[in-house]
Amino acid sequence: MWTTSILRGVMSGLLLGGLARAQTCNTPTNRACWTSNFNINTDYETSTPTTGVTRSYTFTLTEVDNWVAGDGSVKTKAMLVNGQFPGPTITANWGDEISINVINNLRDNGTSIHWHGIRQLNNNINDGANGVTECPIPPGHSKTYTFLAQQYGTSWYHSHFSTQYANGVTGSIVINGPASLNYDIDLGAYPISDWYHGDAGTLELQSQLNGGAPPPSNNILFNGTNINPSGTGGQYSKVVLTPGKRHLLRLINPSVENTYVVSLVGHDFTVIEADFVPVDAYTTPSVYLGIGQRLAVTIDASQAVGNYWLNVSFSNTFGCGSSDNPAPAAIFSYVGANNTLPTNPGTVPPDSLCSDTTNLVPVVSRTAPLTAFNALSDDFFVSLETNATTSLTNWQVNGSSIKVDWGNPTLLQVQNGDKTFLTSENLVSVPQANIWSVWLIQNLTPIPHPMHLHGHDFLILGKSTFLTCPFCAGNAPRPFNASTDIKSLNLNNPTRRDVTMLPGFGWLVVAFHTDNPGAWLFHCHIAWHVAQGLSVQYLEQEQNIASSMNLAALQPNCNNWNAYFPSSDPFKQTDSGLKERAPGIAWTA
Ligand SMILES: *[C@@H]1O[C@H](CO)[C@@H](O)[C@H](O)[C@H]1NC(C)=O
Ligand SMILES: *[C@@H]1O[C@H](CO)[C@@H](O)[C@H](O)[C@H]1NC(C)=O
Ligand SMILES: *[C@@H]1O[C@H](CO)[C@@H](O)[C@H](O)[C@H]1NC(C)=O
Ligand SMILES: *[C@@H]1O[C@H](CO)[C@@H](O)[C@H](O)[C@H]1NC(C)=O
Ligand SMILES: *[C@@H]1O[C@H](CO)[C@@H](O)[C@H](O)[C@H]1NC(C)=O
Ligand SMILES: *[C@@H]1O[C@H](CO)[C@@H](O)[C@H](O)[C@H]1NC(C)=O
Ligand SMILES: *[C@@H]1O[C@H](CO)[C@@H](O)[C@H](O)[C@H]1NC(C)=O
Ligand SMILES: [Cu+2]
Repeated sequence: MWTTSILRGVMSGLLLGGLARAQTCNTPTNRACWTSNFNINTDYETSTPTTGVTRSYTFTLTEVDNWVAGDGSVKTKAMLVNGQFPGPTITANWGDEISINVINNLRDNGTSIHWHGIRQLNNNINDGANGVTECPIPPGHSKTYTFLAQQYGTSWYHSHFSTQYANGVTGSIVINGPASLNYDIDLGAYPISDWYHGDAGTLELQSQLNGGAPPPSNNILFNGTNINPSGTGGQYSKVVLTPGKRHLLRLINPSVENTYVVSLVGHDFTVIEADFVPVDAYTTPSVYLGIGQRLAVTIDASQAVGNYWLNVSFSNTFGCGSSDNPAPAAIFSYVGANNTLPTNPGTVPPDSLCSDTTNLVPVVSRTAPLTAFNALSDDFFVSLETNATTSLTNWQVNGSSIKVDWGNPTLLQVQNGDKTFLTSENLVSVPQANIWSVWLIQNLTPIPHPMHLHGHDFLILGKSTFLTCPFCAGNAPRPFNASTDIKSLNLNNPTRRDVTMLPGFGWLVVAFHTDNPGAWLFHCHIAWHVAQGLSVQYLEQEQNIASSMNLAALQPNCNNWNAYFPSSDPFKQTDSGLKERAPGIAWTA
């Protein structure tokens, strides 16, 4: 009897799993299941479905003067993917191959597209970080990126060529997979981006000449649209909710400088994924989104039929971003509601202080031992310097602003056996395979930074508190105390994601597993800051890079780039190269 019922269970599981996935798995009442062999508890770093499906896209980049955005405002110079902002959403299923042919039809700029958060296992050459993993694609040329959807969830892509993405080269990525909570309707990607009327390179130079102070954004666009804060033009983004249903909304912050607290009047959010990492359902009235971060949330349409504001609020903390639009909003509208503006203003959530949530519990657990960690040497310091001669301000890591060489990226150096890495490459060697590499980042400035690692998720082992008043008198750097603070670190399945906030005048400890050979950037995701040097690159398992990918594939595009670039004055590289400064100003570290 007992044996028979187990057997029957196994048999029906096999039959249904094999014959009728759509009916038994990933239904509104069974989102944890994906296929008979893959579900929410599968560790996608070790096990991924093989679908045999390739999702192909063609992205054509163009440069448009005086482009009219979704809020009716005019941007002096836009750079767009397929003529639209946001660019097309890449959609795939867990386990698919993704192939994108990028055609650079910009006038003078090179480009490289980074697929944010994508693991790129043994595939560092498709990471799209120019000067690190490839030469930029010159104008008039193209390149095809291919990678496996090894993870699932929500992400975005953007140019990594100087500050180019601030001119519009971004879009969303959705990889369908299981979920830690049932839902009825997937509303899809919902990017909330800051928007600037000026050209990115010009704005960045202004900030550099202004002690690093960034310009406020001119507006915040929800999925590419909003009303204009000047009171003319544009329209609110409108998202439709079906009464009685649970909706999945994939929030993304693909901004240049702004960070947000997002809330929906009369509704809670339940977070089920952070940066491609499924987490135990966590219900909260509002969520914080640092730059580069994503949170998939569910929303129950359980209130009276009507229209509700989705609000973004800013922190009063200097350095978390500011905008000419003080109260950006979108409308969430129930089916059957009148075509009128929401009436309930709701309550503004508490000031985030620029602090992201670190109590999200990953479904698939990881533990990082501290065995390989020496807090006195596995660390670096972030600082801000203004050059007395040029008056230009730059960010430094251990006293050095990164500057990459577009024509001789790190991977090409590896292929050529060139071991003379310049100080300005900010290269940190991590040769040992399959250890937990633990890093302490100490912030000597009061400005918080969204720190992003390529090619891995990191475990957030700990951080200092966020200052309530970073610029108040008496504040000073709060160094990590290697004997006391180390005891406060959480090693047992802490929040794991690919962007987290570094507190002002404080510290952050993260750990990543060294299982992916390559050159991986670890940088601040404020576009101005990475352009001004705030990055290192981990050279992971250098000895295994050449054998784990085809480095020869770098050459054709590098030949194209090097044939184009030296001959094309005045378009000199004027910044870190990872994100641009206006021409004619020399780089200084
Ligand atoms: C990139 O394009 C912008 C806008 O056209 C231009 O100002 C800048 O000089 C270009 N930079 C490079 C390095 O090509
Ligand atoms: C975002 O805009 C795109 C293009 O208009 C649309 O297809 C998509 O449904 C929108 N997403 C949401 C969540 O409203
Ligand atoms: C729609 O508007 C009408 C007229 O103002 C009002 O009577 C009705 O209650 C409204 N319905 C909803 C669902 O808001
Ligand atoms: C939400 O946005 C609307 C429209 O801008 C505004 O009237 C309202 O005060 C905002 N509410 C919150 C909580 O920010
Ligand atoms: C950065 O400088 C600190 C202090 O001198 C040192 O302990 C640390 O090892 C340096 N970091 C790197 C990655 O070299
Ligand atoms: C400041 O910039 C000048 C001109 O580029 C450069 O020669 C000098 O080394 C810089 N000073 C410092 C302290 O980096
Ligand atoms: C670390 O904290 C301990 C205990 O509070 C204190 O005795 C020690 O001086 C601190 N070390 C440093 C370097 O500040
Ligand atoms: Cu920063």
